[in-house]
Amino acid sequence: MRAITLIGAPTDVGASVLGASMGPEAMRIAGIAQALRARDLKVLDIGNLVGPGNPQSPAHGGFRHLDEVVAWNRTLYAATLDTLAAGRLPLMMGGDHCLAIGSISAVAQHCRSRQKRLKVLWFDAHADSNTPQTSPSGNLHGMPVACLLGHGPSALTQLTDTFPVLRAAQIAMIGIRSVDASEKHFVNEHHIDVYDMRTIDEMGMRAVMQSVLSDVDENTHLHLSFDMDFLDPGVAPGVGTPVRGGPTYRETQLCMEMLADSGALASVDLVELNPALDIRNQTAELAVELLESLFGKSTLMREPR
Ligand code: B3U
Ligand code: MN
Ligand code: MN
Repeated sequence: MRAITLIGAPTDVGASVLGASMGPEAMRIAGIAQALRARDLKVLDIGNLVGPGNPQSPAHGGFRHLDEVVAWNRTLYAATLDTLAAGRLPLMMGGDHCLAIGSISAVAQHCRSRQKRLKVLWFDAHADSNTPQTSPSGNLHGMPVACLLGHGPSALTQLTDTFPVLRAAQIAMIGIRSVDASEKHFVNEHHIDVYDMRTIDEMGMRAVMQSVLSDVDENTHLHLSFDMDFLDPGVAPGVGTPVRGGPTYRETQLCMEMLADSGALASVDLVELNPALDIRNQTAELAVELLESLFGKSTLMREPR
């Protein structure tokens, strides 16, 4: 039986909009642990990590709350690495998306020591590729991809020994539809594999996912970094920075089912759920339903086509 550890990361220090810090509790209320146990997973919820509160201060040197974001990510790095070392799958319950810097730095370190090939799938409305020089907001939840590729403050780009943590070829972005001009430049310059909404519309989600997963083999560790604002806000209103025109409930379920079929999923971030903006916890409940599919729930018992 596969073992999974739920790690609560109640942080919103990387965002302007407050409330993502309540995300882990909302997922618990939506029954995350019970739902995963029903999938025949051994589930351990280790509770919430502890870190600094949100000082709500303005940007300094291009960042807001850098010290707080560093403190959270150091803690996340350690918790993720410990979980992987114990042979368990870490599921980070966010929290804003800045936490992916710590979690993915740990996953990369783990993969290096096991000689696994790491591939990161970034499901998001945003490219999260700003640097302190380009960020319009100074919010670090808009910078994790740049940090992981080595562009950012050293306290965040060097949480682990290897620099940069990721090469651009190791990341694919899906669902992107809100990109700042400077981010567009960054993404193109690094040749990041981006499946934006136009591509999804033109190719269809099934072909997109086939393409995303085409280089996955037995030696691949797939890390899913899933920002709830990937989904259309009509079905997922409980997020801090909603963007119209996102994937539907069905398209997103298909993504999860195809990820489950790949058999390579080995770590997950589920981020940017904002219960303060949600309607009767429906976005948290949707997150739990998506996780059920991600861990193998299917309508009919049949082999993948
Ligand atoms: N690109 C903008 C907006 C943003 C990025 N990620 C989120 N919002 N959630 C920024 O502030 O970097
Ligand atoms: Mn994001
Ligand atoms: Mn986003």
